[in-house]
Amino acid sequence: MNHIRSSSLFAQAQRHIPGGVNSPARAFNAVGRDPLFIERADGSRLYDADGNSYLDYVGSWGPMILGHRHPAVLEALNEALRRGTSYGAPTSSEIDIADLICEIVPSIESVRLVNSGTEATMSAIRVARGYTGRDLVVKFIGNYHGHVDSLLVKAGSGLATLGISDSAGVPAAFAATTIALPFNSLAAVEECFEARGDKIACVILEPVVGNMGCVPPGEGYLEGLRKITQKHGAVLIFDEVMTGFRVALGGAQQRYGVTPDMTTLGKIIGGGLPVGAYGGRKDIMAKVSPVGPVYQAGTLSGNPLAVAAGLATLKLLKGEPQVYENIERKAKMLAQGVAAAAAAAGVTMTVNRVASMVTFFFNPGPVTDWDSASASRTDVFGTFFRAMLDRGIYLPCSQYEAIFVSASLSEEDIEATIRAAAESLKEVASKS
Ligand code: HOZ
Repeated sequence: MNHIRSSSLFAQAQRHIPGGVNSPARAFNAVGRDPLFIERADGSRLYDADGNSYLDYVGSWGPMILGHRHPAVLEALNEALRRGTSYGAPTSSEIDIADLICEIVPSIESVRLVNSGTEATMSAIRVARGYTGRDLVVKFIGNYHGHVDSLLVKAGSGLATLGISDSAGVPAAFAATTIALPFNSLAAVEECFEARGDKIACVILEPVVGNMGCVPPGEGYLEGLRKITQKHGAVLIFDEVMTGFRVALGGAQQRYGVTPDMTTLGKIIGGGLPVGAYGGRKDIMAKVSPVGPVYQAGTLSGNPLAVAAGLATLKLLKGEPQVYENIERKAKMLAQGVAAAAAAAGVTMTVNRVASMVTFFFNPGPVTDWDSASASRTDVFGTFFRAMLDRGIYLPCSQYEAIFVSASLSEEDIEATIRAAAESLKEVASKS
């Protein structure tokens, strides 16, 4: 498999684009290869500029739950395109998607559309601060909430991949408003609230972390956070940009039965186009401008094309709930198959899976927080990633990202992936 054209495009891209990419997580920095330049995608497959095809386990980092170019999404997009691309004025489709979101996620009584997950979390913490009149934000080490200044403290995803604990360019005064605690430790949260509870505006977390690889919440953890925040009058924000409409139709809050005050959404909600959203309790959302004093705005918010793709995706997911059973079954098959292949090859591996999110860690585990996630052998991960890529399997290019299984992957695709993993893990064993 050659990547001559991708490498040449990467060299060209570096002339005018920082690092040749428009988002660091896709740069392949941690896996010793040049990033692939993708020409097109269809169903479960990506096609690169050299004409190679890959089974896609990234799914645009989550949005493509139905696979690429789903006919219902394309039809909705074509229909919207015929009417125009942006009006900067309200449309009836925005009412339809808001109604549907509130129906699917009952904790969201009022919702505002934005253009990305980053905008959603940035706005949500502003609203939480406006609502409580407090400044401090509690987040968790290894959780990533987009590139919001005050949330780029001990964050996962690209920062973890590049080994940047705190981003340059964030004023110390902003970072000082963030308290970063270990994930899955209720004791740490209790202690923090005992000391500074009356100053904490909100607790924001990925209820199932995807950005240090997939890390599930421990038994009772989400319930514990709910109790502590309630006791101290802080807003509990579930960042469901990854998990929303993914780990269940109603997201992690439905899967675990814990109700947050606010929720942030992204990825699947746009059906592959740029959409984010934040919402929650009506009394909290009543603080948002133009009704309330917390300002937040956007020229392209509620863009008709993006809303059309998102609405088509959500309608399909709601109308066909068997999609969730289907992708979970395939993800389970993948997780079990690869774990067995690792054992057969004598490679130490811990497999974390929640619904259709999966991560292979190269350490004995259990992987429950940043300390245990970052104990994975990232050099071994790199060897595995490259061996899989050479066999036509496109995995996330970092240990600190999750695999997303889409509905377009067939059982034959999963079986082929397990066979590729068995060969790749033998290669890993022979090199380590
Ligand atoms: N934030 C995304 C993964 N956690 C990656 C975005 C990208 O580089 O495309």
